[in-house]
Amino acid sequence: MSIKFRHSLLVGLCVISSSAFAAVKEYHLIIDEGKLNLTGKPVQRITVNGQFPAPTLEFTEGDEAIIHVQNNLDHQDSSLHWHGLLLPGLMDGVPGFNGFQGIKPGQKFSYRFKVRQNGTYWYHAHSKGQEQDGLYGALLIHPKNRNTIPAHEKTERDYVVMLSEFHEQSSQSIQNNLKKSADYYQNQRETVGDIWQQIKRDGLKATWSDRKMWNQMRMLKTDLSDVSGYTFLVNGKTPEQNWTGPFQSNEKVRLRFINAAAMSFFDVRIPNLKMTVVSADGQPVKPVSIDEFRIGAAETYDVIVEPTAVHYQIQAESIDRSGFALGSLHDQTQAMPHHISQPAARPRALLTMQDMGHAEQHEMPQHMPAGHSMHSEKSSDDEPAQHDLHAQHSMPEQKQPARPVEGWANASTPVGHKALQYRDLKSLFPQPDVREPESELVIRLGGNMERYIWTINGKKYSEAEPLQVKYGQRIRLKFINDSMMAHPMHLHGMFMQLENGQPAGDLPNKHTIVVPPGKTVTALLTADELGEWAIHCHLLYHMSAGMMNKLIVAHVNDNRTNMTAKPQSAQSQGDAHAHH
Ligand SMILES: [Cu+2]
Repeated sequence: MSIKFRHSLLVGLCVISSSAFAAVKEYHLIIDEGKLNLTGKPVQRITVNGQFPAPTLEFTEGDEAIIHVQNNLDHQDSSLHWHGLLLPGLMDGVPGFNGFQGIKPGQKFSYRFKVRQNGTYWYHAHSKGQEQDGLYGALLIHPKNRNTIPAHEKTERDYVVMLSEFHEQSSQSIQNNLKKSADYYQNQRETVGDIWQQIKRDGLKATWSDRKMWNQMRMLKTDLSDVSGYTFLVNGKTPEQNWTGPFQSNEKVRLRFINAAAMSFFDVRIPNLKMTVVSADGQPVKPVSIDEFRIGAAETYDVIVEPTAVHYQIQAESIDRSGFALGSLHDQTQAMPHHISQPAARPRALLTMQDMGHAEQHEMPQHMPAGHSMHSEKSSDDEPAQHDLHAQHSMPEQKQPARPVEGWANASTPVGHKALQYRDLKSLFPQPDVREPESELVIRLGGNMERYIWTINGKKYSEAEPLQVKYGQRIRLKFINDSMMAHPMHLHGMFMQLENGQPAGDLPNKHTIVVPPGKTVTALLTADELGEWAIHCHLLYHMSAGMMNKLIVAHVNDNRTNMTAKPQSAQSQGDAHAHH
């Protein structure tokens, strides 16, 4: 990789500490263009302080964060959004929200906010396709008092493992291509052989009705992703560049996985190494020991590992099986292996009637396997544990590795291995608000593939009325996915409590919730942050094609709405709602 850059200013950093005042932590970020060569073909991409990806920002809970952002792009407005952070609306960095107008070329904007949480987060552009073009980085917040770190989370090493993608085409050309044809990048169409296999297995009649239905829906059965041609990256490095985290034997290592990809979900594993999940979306959870997990765009998971062998490979396989983001953990006292092994791809999944939301209907074809759902639905108690299902289905795959498997959630997890499920997540600390919701907000996810439009409640963002919630209200967000793609739904400014079958006090906080194809997922929300908050699919081209809305949290008196999340009083607002 070679990055040439016009500016080589390093991250400016200034820390003033005193017992009476919070520490001020200040960063200077310059957004610019630079040459990037990851695949042998140099391209112009976005850099921050000359770096791709953008530098990791670190804060301590309680800090006053001041981040000066200079936009040196030639003709484009820019912006930075601090993903998962609780902060005043204006500082959230979404153009068109809370009076924020983006950062014009040649201009500067200074973000200021009190850091009210800790954990693994990230930041990225919220302007056009700039996130895909390189404008993203990790954002870590350390606990105020390191003595409060639970014993099981104490580690000798601490690494960010940021997954992302590189495309030789710019975000603008990708978007244009999708507009021309939603299946522009579909190079994993089923083959005649796949259909023949299905006929042999299910009989001609079942195959015919299955396919007829799919044709009527005008969707491709292998729609696991709508953009292909990506090279997947770990911390900005290609598989060949092999990002490596050194360790010494008997050390505990924290890995902060961040899915900063614009369009990709990954199945993540480190063969021969158990992972203990300790945090989801930056928020601590009760430890869960697993072999692998699926991570949606914009989600984060912190895991702790205890490597004892010399070398391990971190494998993050895209769910369309088009490739891997690869990295390594390596005992620093031993020589590195000379070549990087390329893992075999797992079978790709074919969507089923279940993924289309037809599971409840009794005319479901006989051959459809029951109960495929990696991520939680409303009631999870009535179905067997997912990894058992995986186990059943992965048996024949070992003989015929090329044969596709059925069901979006089917990760082909090997027999006896445990894949993380949403229902496994329990908040480490009791939820402060366990009220029943007063009302329900339905968020229907849909799309029109002929025009590549993605919608919420039937409307694209430019046509939608904002959603309104009364300040202080407890509501249920009901995400109903009427489409055949999974959508990682992200709410700005507040954490949602994912209803995953756990008791109210144990529900995990999430800023991004994966809603699988054809499924309904619900979350509770205490609307305790005034302002205009973006709620959108975090697949970049779904968001830009309309799958976004504004959720307004306002005081409501006598039918009059008062949503004064005054940008000027940003600080006092932040303080006023810090405790709940
Ligand atoms: Cu989406």
